[in-house]
Amino acid sequence: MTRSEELFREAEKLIPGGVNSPVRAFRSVGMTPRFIASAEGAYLTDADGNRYLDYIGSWGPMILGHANPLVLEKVEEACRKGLSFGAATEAEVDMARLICSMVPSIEMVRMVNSGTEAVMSAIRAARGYTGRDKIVKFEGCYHGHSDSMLVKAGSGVMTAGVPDSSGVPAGCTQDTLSAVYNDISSVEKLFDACGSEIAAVIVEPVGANMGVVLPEKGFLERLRSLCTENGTVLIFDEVITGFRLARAGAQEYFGIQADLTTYGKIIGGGMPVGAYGGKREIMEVVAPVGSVYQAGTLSGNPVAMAAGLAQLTYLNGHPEVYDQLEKMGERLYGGMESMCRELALSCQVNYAGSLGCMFFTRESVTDYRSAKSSDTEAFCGYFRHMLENGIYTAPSQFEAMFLCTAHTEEDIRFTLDTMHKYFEKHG
Ligand code: HOZ
Repeated sequence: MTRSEELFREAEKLIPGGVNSPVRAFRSVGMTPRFIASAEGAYLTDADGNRYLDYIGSWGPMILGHANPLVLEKVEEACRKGLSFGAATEAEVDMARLICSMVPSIEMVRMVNSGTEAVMSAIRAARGYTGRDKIVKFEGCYHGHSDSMLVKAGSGVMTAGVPDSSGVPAGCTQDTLSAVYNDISSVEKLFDACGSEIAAVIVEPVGANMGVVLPEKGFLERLRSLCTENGTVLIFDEVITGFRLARAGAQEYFGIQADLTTYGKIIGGGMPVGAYGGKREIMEVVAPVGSVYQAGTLSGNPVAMAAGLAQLTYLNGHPEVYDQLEKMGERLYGGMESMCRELALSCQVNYAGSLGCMFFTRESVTDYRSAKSSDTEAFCGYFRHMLENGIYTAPSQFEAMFLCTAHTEEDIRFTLDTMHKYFEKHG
């Protein structure tokens, strides 16, 4: 038995499903999770000493690679000064200033501890600001695990095939309306029916929790105009796309500004952080200025701020990183597309910059329904082959691949060769 298997056996007795987040469990691929002991650059090492080329990057934030020396140095420095004060610090002001300077739509920002918390708080702020209750979300978009967002959610909810979570009282989701990604008429119908009651529309500007699904031309633009016309707050959930697709995230990539934006782990360079921010007049409804309550002892934690500031400061000062990621995305995902054509595979490759994914379906994937048409059994065989050959991708058809600046040309070539070998036999 491997050390990972031993650890998993022990973990299953002590932790539900042996993991602290369902998508780590490898259940949907019928395997045992690898327990990770360390990581550096683009590589992970497991408890048995196996090395893997990593395409998860802690689900996004390790955009400069694991254990980046710039980040580690600042974290070590911050640790020596104390781990948590539960009081205001200079680093929080620096972080707020940096985010506001990088993202034009953000005039004020509040730090929290995760993307889930950021979304939960942004929705409360939108409701407080508008005095309305209803929220529109899209099928297959995942906005964390707060009660009102667990309606036709993506990510682990979709992987497990669970339409909605139990334990969520009906009352918590009665004001959550769901629409179809890329189908603007499904949103217009909701606005026609009750536009004056809709506090916010929340969307992943690139769907990255039902696999990767790109917004079709005009979709985000029309959402923007519908929200403006109806006095509704447009929330971009940029937990995955923020500071990754471009310096100002998807808003810069697609040229559309949100009213509020939510971020998660990327703000912390790998530490547990989230944030929400946007227009001053909306953010000023948040306590202690306004009447929308939201709080947290560890919010703006000095060690997390140090890690996040180190990474974001680097990204801010090195715009060439985004060209590099874009080119690498073109090589990897473009290479996957060519392979699909060459071998006539029943697969689709969707990508934007450093984010991408391959769907095991003949249909082009534009929404939750078409993503669900994927052959998840076929995905399992592919996943197993990649892992056994030292390439660590998300153990689910419905997650993204993430490139980081530590991936090399050689890594990408090796990845494409490894895929090619599999599909030559199993295509
Ligand atoms: N859901 C996120 C990825 N799509 C984070 C991973 C997790 O849930 O643990």
